[in-house]
Amino acid sequence: MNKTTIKVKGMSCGHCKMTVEKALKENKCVTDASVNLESGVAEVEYKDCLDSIDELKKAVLEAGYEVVE
Ligand SMILES: [Cu+2]
Repeated sequence: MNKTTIKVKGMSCGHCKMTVEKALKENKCVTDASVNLESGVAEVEYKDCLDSIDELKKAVLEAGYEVVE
């Protein structure tokens, strides 16, 4: 299992946390996603079938949040 963290900007409440986690988990290669609201960091576990981390970043963007490089 692979693990990465994505820094997300713009999350302010539990709803944001859920929205981002859900968006990440919609990728079939993602096995777990958990957001820490205070640090703004999403921890993602994914399988080898994921083409690129950019897919995860795109999912966050599409959910309406910013990814901090
Ligand atoms: Cu919110």
